[in-house]
Amino acid sequence: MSQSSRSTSAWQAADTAHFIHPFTDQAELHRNGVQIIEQGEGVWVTDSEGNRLLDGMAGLWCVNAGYGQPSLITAAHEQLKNLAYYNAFFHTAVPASIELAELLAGISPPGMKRVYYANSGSEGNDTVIRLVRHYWNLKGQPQRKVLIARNLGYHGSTVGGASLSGMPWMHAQGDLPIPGVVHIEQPHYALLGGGIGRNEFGLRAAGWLEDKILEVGVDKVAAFVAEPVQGAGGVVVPPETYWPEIQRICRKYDILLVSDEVICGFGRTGNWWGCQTFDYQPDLMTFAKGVTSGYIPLGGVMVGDRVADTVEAGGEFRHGYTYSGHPVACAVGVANVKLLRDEGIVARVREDVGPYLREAMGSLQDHPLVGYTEGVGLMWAIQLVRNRETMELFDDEKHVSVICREHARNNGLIIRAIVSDRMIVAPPLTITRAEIDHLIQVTRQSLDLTLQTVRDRRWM
Ligand code: PXG
Repeated sequence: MSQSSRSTSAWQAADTAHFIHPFTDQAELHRNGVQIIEQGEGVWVTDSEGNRLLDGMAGLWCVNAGYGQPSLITAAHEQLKNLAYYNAFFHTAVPASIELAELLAGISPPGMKRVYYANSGSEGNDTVIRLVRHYWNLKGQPQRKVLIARNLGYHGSTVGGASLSGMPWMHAQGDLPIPGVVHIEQPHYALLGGGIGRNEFGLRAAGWLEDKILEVGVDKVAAFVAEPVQGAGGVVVPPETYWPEIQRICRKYDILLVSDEVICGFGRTGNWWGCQTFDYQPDLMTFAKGVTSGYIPLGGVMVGDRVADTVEAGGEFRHGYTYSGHPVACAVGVANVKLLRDEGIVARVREDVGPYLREAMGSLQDHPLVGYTEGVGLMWAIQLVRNRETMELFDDEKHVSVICREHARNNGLIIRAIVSDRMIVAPPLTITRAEIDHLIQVTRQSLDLTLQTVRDRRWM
């Protein structure tokens, strides 16, 4: 049922007149008209035309608990009534921000018991840059300033976040990265494996970090920043051997290891954190998105003892946001973590719906357009290819994955199209097996329709 107080076309006209959208070609948007999403329940959203869509992207990788969870809504409502805002700057705090800090410590790896709050993943990663550099200053090694990140990593859109991100098309718009941020190649086996075994490739890809450390100078490197599994870069799952080797290299050269858990955190890979799934111990973890299931903005950094002890002993850390530890955001965070924990939602991803989706994704591998599928937990990529024997891709400007995405949307399913024709699926963690069946059925139908289009146009 549409709830709109205006018609779709009236919303579209106002949107065109006044709203500059994030990461959007405005001219293209205005030609097509914006789609108005009005309502959400479970894994489903409804648009202003009354179309019901299965949200296979959990909003933007964030609505882990699904839409309409009463406990999260009540928590926000109660906190707003009781105390809508108070700051944490002048030796004050609110109960919700303390309770969430305690809960986050409880679900984090050993030695990570303190949190620094921000409002988003980007702000979390800007905080990481400042924390890391401040840490090395306090350690008497102020020359250690360089952060190493990865090509096609995504770490946000602020000056710091976009600098850490390895997306050249972002760097081009604003003279980024800032000085002291460099990148290495991603552990993308299908693209860079070059015929060697997967595990051997994992070691080789980790070795690129060591090469870069030696190139920059061991005494100049401050930290390595990476997502457990690259999300926006296309759900690139590293070989098993990759992360333990990265850990070994960071320890060897005494470099801080930062795990950007903005997508992987809060159950997406089947554990609370991606670093638990891939078995490494970071010094810092950036989080956002799933901490509140996207109901309200919140992000931050889990700070391991090594950094926290030094920074706490170092006097005032001159950094903070008006909304660091915002009461309403933290109250929703508390309700969300309790829900994910008490309803066993994280364990369900690991033991039930994660393996079920893996199996279902495997069933798509016979499709003529599908090169392979790759993923973990409830984050998956379907690689579209022109030739399954050679894994040859379509020309980028043909936008074959966008065609597939549009077919899916027209048939009631939201999935993403990402660089190099990868279709992305990352639904709410509350999705049922029956809903996964539906998701896969519509995905296959969309692949069939895309195949027809591709053949009609003689692209294959
Ligand atoms: N780190 C990671 C790993 C992310 O995925 C951020 C940091 C930044 O978070 P904020 O809250 O500042 O957006 C993200 C965000 C996409 C897409 O195209 C992904 C994100 C944001 C926007 C688009 O998949 N991830």
